[in-house]
Order: sequence, then C-alpha cells, then structure tokens
Amino acid sequence: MSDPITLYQFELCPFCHKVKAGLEVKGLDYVKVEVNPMKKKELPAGLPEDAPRKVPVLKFADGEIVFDSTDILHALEAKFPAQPFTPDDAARKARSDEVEAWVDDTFAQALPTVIYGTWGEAIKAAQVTARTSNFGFVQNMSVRAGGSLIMHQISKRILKRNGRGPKEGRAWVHAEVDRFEGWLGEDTFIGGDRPSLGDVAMHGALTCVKDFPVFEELMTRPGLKAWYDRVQAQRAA
Ligand SMILES: N[C@@H](CCC(=O)N[C@@H](CS)C(=O)NCC(=O)O)C(=O)O
Repeated sequence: MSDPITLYQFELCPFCHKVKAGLEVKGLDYVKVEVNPMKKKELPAGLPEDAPRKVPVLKFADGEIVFDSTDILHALEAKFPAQPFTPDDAARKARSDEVEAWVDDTFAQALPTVIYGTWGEAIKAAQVTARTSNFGFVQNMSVRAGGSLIMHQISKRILKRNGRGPKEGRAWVHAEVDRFEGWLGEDTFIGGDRPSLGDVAMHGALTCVKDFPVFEELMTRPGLKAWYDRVQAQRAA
C-alpha cells in the first residue's frame, strides 16, 4: 500500500476543512497532522522557502507538497479526476469558482467572528484545538491560554475591518448565507447534479464550526440544511 496523503492542518481552520471536504467527496484516504499554531514545527520538510507558514499543506503519496486550499483542491482535481468537482457547463463552472472565492474572501472571514466572538466562544475554540491536537502538556496550556486571547482579538479586528460592530458577527454570517442560498436557488448543488468546488468549499467552511452553537443555528435554515446534508451524503465517512 502506498503512503497516504497527509494533510497538515489546524482543526479549526476553514481552509483546511475545504480540503477535507474535497478529499472526502473524491473518496480519498488521508491522514491528518495537527500543526501547533504557535511554532508550526510540524509542517513538512520540503515546503517551498517562499511558502507562507500557513495551513493547509497537503503532501501527496508521491511526495509532492502543495499549499493554499484553492491550489490543493485544483491539484486534487488534476491528480484524481474521478468524482470531478469542475462542472462541464461554463456558466456553472464560473459560478462555482465565484462561490469558492467568496468562501475564502468573505464567508471564511465572517465565520471566525461567531466562533470567537465572545470570551466564552474563544475559550471553547481554544479547547477544541487543544483537545484535538497531540501537543505536550506545556504546549497545550499555551494554546489554551494564548489561543483564546488571540482569537478574540482577531474577531474584533475582522469585524472592524469590515465596518461592523463588535456584536454584528451573527447578522453578517446570516446575510452571507442568504447570498449563498440565492446562488443555489432550486438547484441540488452549486455544481448542478453533483458537488462542485463551490459546494465543497462552503460545506468545508460550515463543517469547521460544527461544534459551535452557530452551526445548529444555521442548520435551522431548511434550504441550507437540505443542501448541507446532500453534500454530506457525497462525502466518504
Ligand atoms: N489562502 C490560504 C489561507 C490559509 C490560512 O490563512 N491559514 C491560516 C489558518 S485558518 C493559518 O495558517 N494561519 C497561520 C498564520 O497566519 O500564522 C488558503 O486558502 O489555504
């Protein structure tokens, strides 16, 4: 059996969840390596010098290393053409690319403001990171303590940069979901009859927050929930 695909990730990174959704829609096996957000020393040797010290990073079985979630999804599509997530229809492909870019530039920015928007949420997020990682005790404590402080600051900064008040994260996220539901309309997927890059990206971003109250809240929206479940059904467990 060949070496598996390795995903270097943070458990609470929407870009990493995009890649996981892509791997699972394609039915590919992979192993995860949780990266310590402070030092990131778990990142693989061979990562290009000019690459940002960010996750996700994917190492293919042949040793090739790709970084940036969008580039990783394109590399997956090129290497594993089965279960394609590129629509044949040009208009659908354009919409799918638009949705994927919107997830990166807007939705994935809005989401952390509701994960980390309050002190309680920030501490919960830090606990998820600590629980799902295999860091040593000291590292664990610093992720818990330092992580929640940083997350809270990041949230405030994102909202301010987007011209929103410190309590407006939820309203922002719902407005963006309205936009997504508008794009989806009556279709099964953004990609038509099968999930596209846009579906994979949005599904991954939502899965990122599945342990937080905002997920349950968003899943009370029937259109979004039905679509989420349809994509979920396409993901290999
Ligand atoms: N454009 C990148 C964004 C990746 C990114 O911003 N990752 C964050 C985690 S969600 C990160 O690694 N941050 C660490 C840092 O900036 O030090 C992608 O799509 O992969």
